[in-house]
Amino acid sequence: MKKNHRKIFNLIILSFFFFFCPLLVKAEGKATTGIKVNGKPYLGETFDVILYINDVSDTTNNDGLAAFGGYFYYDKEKLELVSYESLAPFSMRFVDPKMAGVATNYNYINGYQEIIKFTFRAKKLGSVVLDYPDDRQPDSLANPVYITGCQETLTITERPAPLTIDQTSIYVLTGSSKKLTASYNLEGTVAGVWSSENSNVARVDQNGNVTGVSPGVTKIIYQTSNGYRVECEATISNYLKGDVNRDGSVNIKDAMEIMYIVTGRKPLTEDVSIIGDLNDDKSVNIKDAMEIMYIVTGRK
Ligand SMILES: [Ca+2]
Ligand SMILES: [Ca+2]
Repeated sequence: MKKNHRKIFNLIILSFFFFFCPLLVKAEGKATTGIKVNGKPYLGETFDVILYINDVSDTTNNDGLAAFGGYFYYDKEKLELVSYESLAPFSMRFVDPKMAGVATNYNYINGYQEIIKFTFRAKKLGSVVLDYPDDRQPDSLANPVYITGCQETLTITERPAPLTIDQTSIYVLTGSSKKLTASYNLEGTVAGVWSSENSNVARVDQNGNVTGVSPGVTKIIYQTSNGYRVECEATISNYLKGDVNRDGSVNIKDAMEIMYIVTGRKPLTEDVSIIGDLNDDKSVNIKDAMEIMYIVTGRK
């Protein structure tokens, strides 16, 4: 598993080597690491990954962590390393495949500290693992603080359209409503307005609730103040209470449809919850099937 892991992932060795100070050998502490992602891994675009360290404690020299190194793995097939930058208070060298380090000054890490910022470009869709494993810690002589590894799985996706709508066509009964949701996917908040191309067929309120007015087809539009626009085709139709299968008449087939729903063999749709609720008790159940049977047998 581990060997395989190393074959799959490209190897980066980070080395933030502080001057090799004998004092540090005495220190025994612990620290945890983590990975923070700034931006989203959209295909073809860059985003930043920050490796940080936290909870540096119990160093016998009381100064904290003075060196940091190790291996950082990522999938070269999916990510391209565009650049990197040290955020640590000491110098950093990145050498692939060999480790090297240069000491500059006496700085220590205590508590939370961002160590390095990688800028990656996402090359392929799918998940990708970023790994700073436990089993590849810095040289214990140079770095006597025990550092736990960390791992993060990212999913590379296509950048969504600036504005999206959850449904591009809906079917609404006259007098009933369905909700549309438009999502603005760019940075910030932008105002938008819902409108109906033909409010004699369907109306829409500013929460995206579309109400069927009369049978017909129209477009429901959402437009943002910065010019993005999405639309949904709304088909409005009248309905016959009890005509669950929409064949224009109320008969035993509709009662059976209700029984399929009652027994879980068919889902209860929003439309059927209105059409099939013959006794208007806000639920579709066996009583409604019986109502249909009363109609079919001429008792109602
Ligand atoms: Ca029917
Ligand atoms: Ca009912």
